[in-house]
Amino acid sequence: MKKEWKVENADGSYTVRTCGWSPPGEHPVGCGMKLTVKDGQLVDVEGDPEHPITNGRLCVRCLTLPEYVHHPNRITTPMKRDPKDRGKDKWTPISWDEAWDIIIPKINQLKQDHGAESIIVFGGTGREACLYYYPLAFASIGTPNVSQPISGWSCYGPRCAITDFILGAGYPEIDFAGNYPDRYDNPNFELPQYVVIWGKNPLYSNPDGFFGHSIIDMKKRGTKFIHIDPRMTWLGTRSEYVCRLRPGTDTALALGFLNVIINEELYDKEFVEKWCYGFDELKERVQQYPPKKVADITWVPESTIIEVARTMATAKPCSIQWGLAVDMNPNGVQLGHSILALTAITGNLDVPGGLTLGPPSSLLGKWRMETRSNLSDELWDKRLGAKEWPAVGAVMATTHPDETLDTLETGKPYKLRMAWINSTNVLAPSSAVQPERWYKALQQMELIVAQDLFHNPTTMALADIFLPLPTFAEHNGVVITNYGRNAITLGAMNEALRVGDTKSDLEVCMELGKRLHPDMWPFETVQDFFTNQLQPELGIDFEGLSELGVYQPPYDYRKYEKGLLRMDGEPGFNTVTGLVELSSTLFENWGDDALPYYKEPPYGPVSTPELFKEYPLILTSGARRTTSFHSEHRQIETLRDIDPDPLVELNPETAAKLNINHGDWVELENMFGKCRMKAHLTTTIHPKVCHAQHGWWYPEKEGEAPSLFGVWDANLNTMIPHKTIGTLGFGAPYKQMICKAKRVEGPELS
Ligand SMILES: Nc1nc2c(c(=O)[nH]1)N[C@H]1C(S)=C(S)[C@@H](COP(=O)(O)OP(=O)(O)OC[C@H]3O[C@@H](n4cnc5c(=O)[nH]c(N)nc54)[C@H](O)[C@@H]3O)O[C@H]1N2
Ligand SMILES: Nc1nc2c(c(=O)[nH]1)N[C@H]1C(S)=C(S)[C@@H](COP(=O)(O)OP(=O)(O)OC[C@H]3O[C@@H](n4cnc5c(=O)[nH]c(N)nc54)[C@H](O)[C@@H]3O)O[C@H]1N2
Ligand SMILES: [Mo]
Repeated sequence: MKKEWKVENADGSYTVRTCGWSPPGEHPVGCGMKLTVKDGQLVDVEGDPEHPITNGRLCVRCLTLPEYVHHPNRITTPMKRDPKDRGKDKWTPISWDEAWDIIIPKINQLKQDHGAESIIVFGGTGREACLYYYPLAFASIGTPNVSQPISGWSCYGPRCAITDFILGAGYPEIDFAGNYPDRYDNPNFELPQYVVIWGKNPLYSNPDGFFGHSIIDMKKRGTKFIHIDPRMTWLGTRSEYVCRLRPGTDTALALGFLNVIINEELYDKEFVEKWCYGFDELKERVQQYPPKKVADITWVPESTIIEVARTMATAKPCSIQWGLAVDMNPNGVQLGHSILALTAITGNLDVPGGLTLGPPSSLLGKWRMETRSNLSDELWDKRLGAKEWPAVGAVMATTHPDETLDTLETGKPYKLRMAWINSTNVLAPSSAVQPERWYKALQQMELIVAQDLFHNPTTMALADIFLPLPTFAEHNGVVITNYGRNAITLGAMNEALRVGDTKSDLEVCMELGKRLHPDMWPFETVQDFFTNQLQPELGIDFEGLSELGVYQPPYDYRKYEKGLLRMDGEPGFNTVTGLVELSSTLFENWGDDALPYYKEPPYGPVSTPELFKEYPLILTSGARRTTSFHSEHRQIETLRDIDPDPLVELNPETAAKLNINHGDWVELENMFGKCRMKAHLTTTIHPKVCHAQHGWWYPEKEGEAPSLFGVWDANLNTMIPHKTIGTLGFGAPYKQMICKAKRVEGPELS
């Protein structure tokens, strides 16, 4: 049905219907909203009740968008600074042409003198930029080096990689009827009897294309929940079963569930027989994980382990929603493997109400892959860390993050000379661990370009050229859930207004690309670019998508029966054996066990008992809040009023022993670093565990170095080690460190 996407109002204002992505940050749900503009000002944001997924519901970050768009600190014109003034607030406004006149000759000179690989593009998470920083590197600049500087590639990448290895499919998302215009009433959909929420907090994080409140929709219709999390959350209190486990011990728990399901013969024998490889080996392996032993490791009672396992196997359908706790764990590949095995052997893979599987390739993602054709094989082979970490190299089109820091520090195997920071705040406690090392290493770059909307610790410390971005209210785009790896919806992002002289990520790619590699950029406008991709698959152009608002691609269940998962069109899975690999045919070649196994977290009561005496609290971190997207939004007043300070959650019993009161400033410290946060006392956290927030800096503090907006004061990631990662190169201990806590006077470290 055609709908007007822009309507004029009687008072001279107009209203634009759009789907949000970024900036400001959001994972690609594409929340539907109506933006009203009057006299060049965004004056109102309302949820769009006609959006098939969000139905008018919005979070506080969208509702405060006018404050963000018109914030006095926003930078709306390109700026330059002499590299010798890095860290000082000495910026000069320039035009875009002047910016290109500095950037382009430098790129050409570096390519000629040192090869394109001497240039590196850094990109962050989840935002629209994720679609475009790969082409920025490959097809606009011409370098093979793109890096998300997160130790162990610990976000989403591991889950996608494991799925690729074990199932040969795109991202597995729980079925929440997102593909159907009539949603839960569609006759093809079946309401899950149970959903397991494993190391994820979707009501706050709405990650990757899953609208968290679908959980509430399904609960209202009767779905029950199993919650696996060291913290008791709102959702936990409304779940049938809760496994409040020791952080980082998840793989033992998963193997314990498998032990019960296999030994009690509760699995789907027909599915295992027909579609799984390595069941006997897995059966033998899980004998090492009887529930009693698993209870000792994980702190989850033996009886709960048995009951939950039986429920997972007998509830039909039952799906598992896995989250960041899988990625942020050096034992996470084995955890992901076990979770997929649980889903497979209980017959819940790609069935209505189970775990949906993305087809092997899809829209926008396909184009993104094609941009790699701009690079010769010889250049592609120079991608940093791809040889040292072949599993990462095989599935991620990036450098290995930890290897990248080593290269920056040592100049081996070659020296990096120019950095382009696209959507990451490296120094804030976001992507990087050991941020002081990144800070020092990046100083050596001859040129640093950064694209952002506000100054942040990283741009103030390091950038020489600042390229300003428009918010999602200010540019055209397409929101694609799961970045195309399992596209549940495609939403139109329609430009409602433009503040200042900004360019979107795609516009920057196109402008730079047309100057450096014009053959890769044959599109006249952003609309042309999207039409070029939408037309062949959807039969509509960009304007058509704007009129439609949201496109919901049709969904096929049981694709493995129909030959829809493999390139050769044969039934089965797109793996070496054509089956779900309960025992992996790949892992041994990369130096890892073919079967899942439990490994203790690198620091803790078992691995490092001596250190644990000194640092007796288990530290997990980074559970999302709705008021920020990582380090973003800290200067938005309404949001900061809700969450004014960085918090560490401590159990009152533990706090009492440490003489810490609710609201006291606390110093957290371990063998790698320290930071300060405010104590939030709550019984929802286990007495032996504390949870600290990430992404904190203080826009109101001094911006110039050494303060850099107070970035070192609450910098949790100084406490997380570099390169303490899994055997295949995935997973770092962001959510399972150790520390001690003491009461202090204020937030400043020095
Ligand atoms: N201790 C701990 N640390 C963590 C985590 C944790 O749980 N615990 N979580 C980690 C995870 S999962 C991730 S993904 C990382 C995230 O880390 P980062 O990706 O580095 O996230 P941000 O710090 O928000 O930095 C993103 C920057 O991009 C800018 N930006 C916003 N939208 C856009 C856009 O559309 N285009 C461009 N070019 N720029 C944009 C923002 O203004 C901001 O300055 O943090 C990780 N850090
Ligand atoms: N508002 C907002 N939304 C966001 C983001 C944001 O910064 N702000 N970031 C986005 C990004 S990049 C990502 S990757 C997603 C992540 O989204 P999620 O996957 O939901 O990740 P988190 O919120 O970090 O943590 C989820 C839960 O894991 C629990 N947990 C901690 N340690 C462990 C453990 O060892 N085992 C288990 N089982 N659970 C554990 C935490 O207590 C928390 O409740 O969110 C995205 N959405
Ligand atoms: Mo992330």
